[in-house]
Amino acid sequence: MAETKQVDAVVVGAGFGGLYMLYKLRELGLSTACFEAGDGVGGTWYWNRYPGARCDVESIDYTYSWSEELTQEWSWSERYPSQPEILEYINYVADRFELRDLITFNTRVTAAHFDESTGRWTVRTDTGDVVDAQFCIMATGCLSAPRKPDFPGIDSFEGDTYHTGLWPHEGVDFTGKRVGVIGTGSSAIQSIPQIAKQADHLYVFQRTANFSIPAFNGPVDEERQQWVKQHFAEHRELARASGFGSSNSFNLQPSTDFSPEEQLAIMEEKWRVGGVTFLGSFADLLFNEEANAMACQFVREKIHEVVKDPRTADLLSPSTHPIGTKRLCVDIDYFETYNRDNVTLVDVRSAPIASITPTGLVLEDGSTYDVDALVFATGFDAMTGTLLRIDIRGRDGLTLQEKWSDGPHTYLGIGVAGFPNLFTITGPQSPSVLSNMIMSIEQHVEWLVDLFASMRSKGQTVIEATEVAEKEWGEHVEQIASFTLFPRADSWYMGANIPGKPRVFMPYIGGIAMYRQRCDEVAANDYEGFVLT
Ligand code: NA7
Repeated sequence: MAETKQVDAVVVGAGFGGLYMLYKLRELGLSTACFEAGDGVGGTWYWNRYPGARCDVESIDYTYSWSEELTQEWSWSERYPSQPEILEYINYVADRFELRDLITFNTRVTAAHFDESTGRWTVRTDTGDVVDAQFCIMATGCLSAPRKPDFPGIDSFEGDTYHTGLWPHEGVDFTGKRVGVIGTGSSAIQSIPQIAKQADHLYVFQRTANFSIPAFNGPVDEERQQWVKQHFAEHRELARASGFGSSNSFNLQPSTDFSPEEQLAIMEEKWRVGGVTFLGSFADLLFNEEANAMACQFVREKIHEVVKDPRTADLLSPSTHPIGTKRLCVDIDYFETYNRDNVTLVDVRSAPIASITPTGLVLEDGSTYDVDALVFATGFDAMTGTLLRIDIRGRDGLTLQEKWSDGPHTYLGIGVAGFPNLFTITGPQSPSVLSNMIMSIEQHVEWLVDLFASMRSKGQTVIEATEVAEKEWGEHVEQIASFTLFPRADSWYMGANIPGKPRVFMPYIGGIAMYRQRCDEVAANDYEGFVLT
């Protein structure tokens, strides 16, 4: 029998969420245990080491804000931070604040069961640890359950296979190889230009053409970086007041306020800024079909300007969903890559992949593609996948799988009725993936730490969301989403990328400012919607 360790809080995951949580819990004087599946910190940025991996939020925004020293000590080199640099940053943070010793690496949490008689959680790991904790905090990330479609014959392939979200640490050399990339989401769009530079030939198997905006990446604007260091609080406040947590300016006027010429000029201007700022061309871009269609057409024309072969340009032009309703991609030379002689775009919407063979792929129309290596850029069981892979049981032995069988139910995306003292950092139904993740992580962590301090001061030990509050929050999340075009897309936001997953819009789209205000009100009203005992 493993010895049971008693702690105040168990933290699952040592990415950006887990690390900050550990820092704050230690500051509050709570004892902790933290388990991390990888052999290092970084979470998403630890696993996603594929070539070209980069954040689509600018580096000056994608950064912790809780330490003045850290803000002054760390400088970013590029406008959009690369995965290696983000990993370096998070490792720097782990060492600088002596957090590493608080983490048990190479250890995956397999189960968390709530004991009603004690009001505490028993957490188990795949290496046999057993921890008894008052609070169980899931800092497990939103895109951390990589997924490969179950193509017939998938295990028969005799070449090398990779998933972008589980990339080998030593890197991969594709020189002289015929490579197939399946998927054209963000991971594919970032890695394809890099793989194409190495491979002998690259086949891209595209089911859905995706919208992507050039990053116009480059060295960080040093003057701006210095300004941000000197005015960090002001910079952060600006970002907090924005919808998604970045300091880029979004147009607050709807498209209908402008003439066609002005509309074009605005889109051109936002396009030149680069990245997701394009979605800020008009305030109604994600709500109004016509505004969205105009932006779609603008981007399709840009694709045709870049891609020389008209048939390839047509195939690369998205037509299945409104722009922005699937995660908008931000690229470096993605469309340009299709002008290379060693790159072939294969349409697997009209002829889907039928099976994988020892030598490559067969499509339903009988065409075959022989490759030496296959890259699955096929995404994740997003937002709920990682949580549901853990055997989580709350009151009366209710499993989270049962509770969420028709989609996630939470209060504020942080608590779950029937699962007292369990918290999900950037959980489903919080802004999470529709925001600058680091900002949302900080908001959740700080809110939780205030809650724990309040509970301690009042002698309370157990907190649980009420069914009523949870139901109202779920309705609110759904209602706001229904005002937008988001539910129209077969996106991972909707669970549509996983066969059989309930079709529910999972993130909260009301914006981080409104969300923060709601969380603050809940706290100010004695944690209204929760029962504390
Ligand atoms: P995504 O965005 O989920 O992309 C997965 C891609 O894989 C997408 O193009 C899918 O096409 C494609 N896919 C999935 N299953 C199949 C099958 N069976 N056949 C052909 N193609 C398939 O994952 P990413 O890793 O790129 O990005 C995830 C997030 O990380 C991203 O949004 C950023 O927030 C960061 P589909 O569109 O479903 O037709």
